[in-house]
Amino acid sequence: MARAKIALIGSGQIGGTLALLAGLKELGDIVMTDIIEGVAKGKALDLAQTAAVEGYNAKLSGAGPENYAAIAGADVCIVTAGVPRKPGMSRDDLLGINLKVMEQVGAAIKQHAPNAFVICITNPLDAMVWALRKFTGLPANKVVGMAGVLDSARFSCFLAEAAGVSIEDVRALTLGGHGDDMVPLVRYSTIGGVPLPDCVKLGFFSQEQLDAMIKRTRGGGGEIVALLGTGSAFYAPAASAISMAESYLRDKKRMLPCAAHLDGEYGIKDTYVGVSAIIGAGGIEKIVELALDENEKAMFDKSVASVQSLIDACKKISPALA
Ligand code: A3D
Repeated sequence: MARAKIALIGSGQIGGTLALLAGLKELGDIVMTDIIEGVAKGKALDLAQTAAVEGYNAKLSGAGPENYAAIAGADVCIVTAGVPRKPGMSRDDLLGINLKVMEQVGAAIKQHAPNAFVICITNPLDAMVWALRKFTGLPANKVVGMAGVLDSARFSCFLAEAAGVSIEDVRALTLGGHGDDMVPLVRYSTIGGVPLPDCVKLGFFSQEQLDAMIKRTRGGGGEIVALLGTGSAFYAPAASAISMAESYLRDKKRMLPCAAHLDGEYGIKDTYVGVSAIIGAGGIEKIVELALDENEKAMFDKSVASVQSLIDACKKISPALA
């Protein structure tokens, strides 16, 4: 059977890490593209040489945006093209510039890789994946956004540290939009199978500490932006997207929180927002609608409203989306 082809559209900080992880996991051959051709070609060459040391079998090549044809026939496209935020910026400040990038990238995917499973990472995530899907014209089950795996990973990291428990045994779940009003779900997050409210009762950490970890998760991206001084997080975002690509390519049917297209789930239509979904060879094979209590539903609805206002802004900027 031929090797899978993975197209990375955007070869910056996340794109380079995606290529390294995809190579190490031998997910397939990798084509890197970027508006700065030398960046894609240079990183691809560097990573092709890394294969000699690490011993992974993957062909790596790079191309510029005038040669988007290089993504032809890709099984998976991972989109990071655009700009990241700088300290003091919100993800929403990126909307105007990144929407134009989504239009260009969407047209390229539509023309060259219409059968791909597309994972969008570009911010503001939920609105960008919604627009990208429109620009590609692909079925909704083949276009997904990465955010929930990352937000949940951040929450897991803080929980493991506070509880003094191996991160292997922490399973956190964060739904909603990828903004400061995302929804970490304590009832659906567990340590060694124990839901977080019971972990508080067991004395793993106090309610105040748990509340502080929820707040830190919501601001998790901004914390790293402020520390880095330039650019935003890239290792964990790349690892998160690779877990989604792997579930698709290996038909693992992992149930992961992702920005998926809602068509009536949670009473919401034609919006992308973070929900639990099963990813297998069929793309987004199922959206799992969780029973949210009143408080969780109110937080989720607030987050959805934020996403919706960004989608409305996209429609105003780009008449093709209206
Ligand atoms: P960066 O290192 O700047 O890489 C982006 C790359 O995109 C650059 O190399 C650009 O040259 C390239 N690019 C710009 N326009 C085009 C185009 N039209 N075609 C091809 N390439 C293009 O940024 P990064 O890798 O750190 O982040 C990429 C995106 O991911 C940003 O929008 C971030 O805000 C976003 N991000 C999202 C998350 C989520 O959890 C959703 C987390 C972290 C970053």
